[in-house]
Amino acid sequence: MKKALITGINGQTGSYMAEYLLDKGYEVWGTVKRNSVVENQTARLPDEVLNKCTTSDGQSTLEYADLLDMPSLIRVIQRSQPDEIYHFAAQSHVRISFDQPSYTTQTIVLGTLNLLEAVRLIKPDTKIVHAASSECFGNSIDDDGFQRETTAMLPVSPYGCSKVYAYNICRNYRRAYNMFISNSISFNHESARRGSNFVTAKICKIATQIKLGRKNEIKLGNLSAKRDWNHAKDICNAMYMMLQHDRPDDFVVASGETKSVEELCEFVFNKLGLNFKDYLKIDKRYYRAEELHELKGDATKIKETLGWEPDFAFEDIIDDLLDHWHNELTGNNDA
Ligand code: G4F
Repeated sequence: MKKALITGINGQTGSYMAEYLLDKGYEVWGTVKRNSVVENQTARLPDEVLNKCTTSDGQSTLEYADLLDMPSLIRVIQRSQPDEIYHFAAQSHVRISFDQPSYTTQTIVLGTLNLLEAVRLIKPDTKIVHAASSECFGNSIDDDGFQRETTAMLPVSPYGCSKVYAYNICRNYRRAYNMFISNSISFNHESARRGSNFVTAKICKIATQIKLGRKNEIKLGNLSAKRDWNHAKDICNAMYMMLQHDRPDDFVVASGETKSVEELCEFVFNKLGLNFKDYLKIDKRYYRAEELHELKGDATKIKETLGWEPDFAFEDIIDDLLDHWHNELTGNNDA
């Protein structure tokens, strides 16, 4: 039985990764960050997943650990002896990275370095895939309008700057110590489990509340920003494929389509039979100190090298989010 360790197993993508790997027969380990509300620590992990997070002799495979707490990382790697590590844990909100630049930098920069160093010292044959980000590119864009593996990285946020370091230290450890470390340069990825302070989930949640008569306005920031939206489950599949490849590498994972926040908003409200302009208020609070204007990824490399193809189109992603928020807000959790 293969063993996988997921840093940030209770995050949006980490939780889907756990399900994906359990379905493949893996023993799945995860790092859990301590929260004063204990239920919140595993809130994204359904009971059937939680019940399967055990060793063959029934010991829990969820471990308290923090990327900035080296002893905890050492302990979890020693206990789990992972064949593969899926590294998601981070402060992942771009606008909040301007409010908490030092914390964001520590978790992503030092956190990733700590993880790599612990693996190098304890179990250097572990294969690692790091959730790098399209935010690394900033406003750098190739002449044909796409970002790809060769596009210059010119980040425009503390989060993006930190992810560029993490991306590069992964490449450095790969070459310097001959370790199997790949970077998934993931473009935006969304789902029913997306936190509602990210724009897709925020719009789907509030549009549903408006439809149900519980709210009468939505406050948003930069409507003209364009993003390449994907489903988190398609990112999991891509990251799994990267670790089954015969060598480590870096891959853009993207749909190749871009839509503005305004187009997203219009699409969601139209689906609910509403006109977003009747409810919209622009609030400068949601702007970033420096904006990233447009992301559109070219996933040719991963498609041609690993045969990856997304299962979810933009419309499917929005359906997943709207179904979730409708059920959540109406208490229809059996649906
Ligand atoms: O949903 P967002 O907060 O995602 P953002 O900043 O693109 O970052 C996400 O994708 C990255 C990959 O490209 C990840 F690395 C990162 O961890 C995260 O998952 O914002 C999307 C766009 C932005 O341009 C933002 O300015 O929506 C715009 N926006 C407009 N109004 C808003 C709002 N974003 C948020 N969160 N809230 C608003 O009210």
